[in-house]
Amino acid sequence: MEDKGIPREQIFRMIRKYKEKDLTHLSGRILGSMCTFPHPVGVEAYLMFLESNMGDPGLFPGTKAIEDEVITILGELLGKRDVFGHIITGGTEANLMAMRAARNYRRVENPEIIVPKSAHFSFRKAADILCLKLNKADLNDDYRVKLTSVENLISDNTVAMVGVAGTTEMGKVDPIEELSDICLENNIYLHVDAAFGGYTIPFLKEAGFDLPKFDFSLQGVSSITIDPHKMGLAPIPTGGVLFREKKYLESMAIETPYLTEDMQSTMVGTRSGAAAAATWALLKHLGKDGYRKIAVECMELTYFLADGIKKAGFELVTPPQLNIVAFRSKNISVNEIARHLEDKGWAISMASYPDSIRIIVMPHLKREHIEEFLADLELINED
Ligand code: 0PR
Repeated sequence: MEDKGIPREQIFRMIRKYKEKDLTHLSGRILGSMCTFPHPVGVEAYLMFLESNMGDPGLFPGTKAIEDEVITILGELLGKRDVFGHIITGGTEANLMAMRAARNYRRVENPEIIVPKSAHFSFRKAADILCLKLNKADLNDDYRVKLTSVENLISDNTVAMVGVAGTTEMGKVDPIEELSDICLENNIYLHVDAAFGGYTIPFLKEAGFDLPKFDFSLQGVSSITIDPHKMGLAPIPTGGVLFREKKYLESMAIETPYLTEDMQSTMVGTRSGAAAAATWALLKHLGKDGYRKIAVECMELTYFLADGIKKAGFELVTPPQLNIVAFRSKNISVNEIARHLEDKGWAISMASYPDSIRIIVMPHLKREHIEEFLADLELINED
């Protein structure tokens, strides 16, 4: 650290050098991220609430009202108006909170959870932190969880089951309705990880897409993760967790002796109110029409990409259900395809089950980016 402070202009000259090394979403080169360029209205609201701390909400009753309203709106979007929850840092924290609620509520000696093999690695973190045994259920050929496998894993120690609405690698929606029935029958807590799909499935259904039920309209669903910083276009870090009943939040409430609230259920203490403000502003500004348009455009581009991938001589792992496409080749290894694409400046990511290249068609991707990508992909097969 320097003794003397550096003038403002010089600071920004210096820091810009680092910024220039970063990729940008708007370049259209980032194909493997679930984040996107934040919407300007969300950014403006975020900046307005930079000082507000939801860890001590009595100091910021206005922001607290915003958070409450956001939870109600998201609940309504997901089939139940009167839900309880918080705006937090992202899907990892949301999944961790849900598993903690389920574990604390059930209080068994050796708690276990059942997650699909496709579940995000945040459940491994949750299992580690919360000392839960992690049981992984197999998938069907369509990469959705296999119900018989789930049922075989149920034991007296099962405190929670997880279904994913928009899997990280393949963008698939698990059969949540069937999981809900299984959970009701066995009195098991069901958490739905809709970190990715939460902001698209409801709008796509309205637009006529054939997608299954996945939300609180199913009686067995106890909690849902929905991330505004993914398809919600909010600035990072903004996640959401919703609970059907208050008792789940209460099951992990800790007394806070000197704060303006008596009890706290979130993992973190000091917590951004700006994230809630940005989410609120975007829900109001874009409305259902705006989010539906974004979701439908991403799906149209997804189909265009999937079609182009096939025309370029590659094979899709599975037909896309949401805006994620995974593909591979009969003749070229996935690593080799990845190397070619990276050489051409594409930031792609790889799926692990099965090995494939996965592209997430986020709102920052436009038709010209996909056309350019497909042109480069065609060249790989010609080489
Ligand atoms: N649940 C699901 C279904 C997810 O896909 C993710 C993240 C999470 C939970 C965890 O969310 P947070 O990362 O907000 O805690 N899925 C992406 C992934 O891990 C996130 C991502 C984002 C990856 C940007 C790459 C990237 O550049 O693959």
